[in-house]
Amino acid sequence: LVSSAGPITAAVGADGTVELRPGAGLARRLVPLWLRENCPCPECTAPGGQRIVDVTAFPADLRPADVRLVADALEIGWPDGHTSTYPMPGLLAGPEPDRLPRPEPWDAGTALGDPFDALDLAADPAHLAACLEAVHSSGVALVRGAEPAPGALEGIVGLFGHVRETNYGRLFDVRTVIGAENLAYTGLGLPPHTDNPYRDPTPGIQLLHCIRADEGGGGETTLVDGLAAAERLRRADRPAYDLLAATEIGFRYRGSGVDLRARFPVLRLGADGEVAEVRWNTRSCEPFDFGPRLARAYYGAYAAFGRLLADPLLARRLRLRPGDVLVMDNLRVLHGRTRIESPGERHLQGCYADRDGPRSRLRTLLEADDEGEGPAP
Ligand code: OGA
Ligand code: NM2
Ligand code: ZN
Ligand code: ZN
Repeated sequence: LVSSAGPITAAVGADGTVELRPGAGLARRLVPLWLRENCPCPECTAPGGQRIVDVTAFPADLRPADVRLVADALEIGWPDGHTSTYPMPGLLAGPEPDRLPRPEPWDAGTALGDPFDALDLAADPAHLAACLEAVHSSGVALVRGAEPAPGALEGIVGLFGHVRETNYGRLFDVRTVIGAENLAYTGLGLPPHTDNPYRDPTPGIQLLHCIRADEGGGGETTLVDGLAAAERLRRADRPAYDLLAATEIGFRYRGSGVDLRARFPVLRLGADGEVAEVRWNTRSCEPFDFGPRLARAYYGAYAAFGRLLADPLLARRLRLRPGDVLVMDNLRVLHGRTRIESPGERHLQGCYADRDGPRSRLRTLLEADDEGEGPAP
């Protein structure tokens, strides 16, 4: 024991590790390099929190020269004369957890939240936060009351992110055209899919804005939670799930002036072992390049997942009306449409964005709410 202040004590081990013990609760052990790297003084950390020191410049066997607990801080003197002061009890608290809600898988039977209102999203930070919470926890939010006019989508996506411009444009028009270069621009029905899996990075967010949808024109929307489907596959057929997670397949799209190719597994797991990204697009994958043994197993796993995605028990169906905007996590929720019938006009505008935008916006909204003030302009 080298030092104590109030109920907190600090002890230094032979390798310089500092062990902090609160009066009650868990001890925290901090190695010297961690302490040196995270010195909060103005020489080491800029006011915004960005780090100025580079830990790789310190010797691996760095040890504090002197450790003491003062009234409300841990103080460390380093061999080079630098002093670090860490406010307590913050140092005991450990890493700041991310405040985003947990993803909640859903299926056809899950109650839908109310749609969000486009005008309220712009005017009321709490409404925007609720919408972004829905995008994060369920991977989809329906917004009503946008102007049913080309370009209005810019005002919605701008509330939480930046348009990812692609070869399809900043905004793209989904309507039936003669000589379509993409099946999306024909009247064909589209089974639930991920957009642009042939792009690296694949857009994490997609918005679809209904500008016109005449009665009887078909084109009903189907949404399927890829996370819920993956979870079912994991429980029903673990080897199939593992194979889809372990095997990269190629995705490709060739159109005017582009030849886009990317390789990803259908299920991409994060370091925590949970599904982080789902890519499903049977129209845009390349011929599988496996030998016969893997091919047989892979087709089995692929079809098992495909059957789950086609199960009506997992699908949510809705009819987009003019002024509706769907905000979707493109790497989680698959979207599709029934075939488009003529006569009758149907016109959607869409755009892509990235997952980081809505997540960042939601964190700032939650923080501003904590501080009891509106978000920064
Ligand atoms: C697409 C698409 C849905 C629709 O264009 O990729 O999924 O409702 N469109 O037309
Ligand atoms: N569009 C609508 O990813 C895809 O190829 C689906 C995308 C053409 C931008 C269609
Ligand atoms: Zn410092
Ligand atoms: Zn699509």
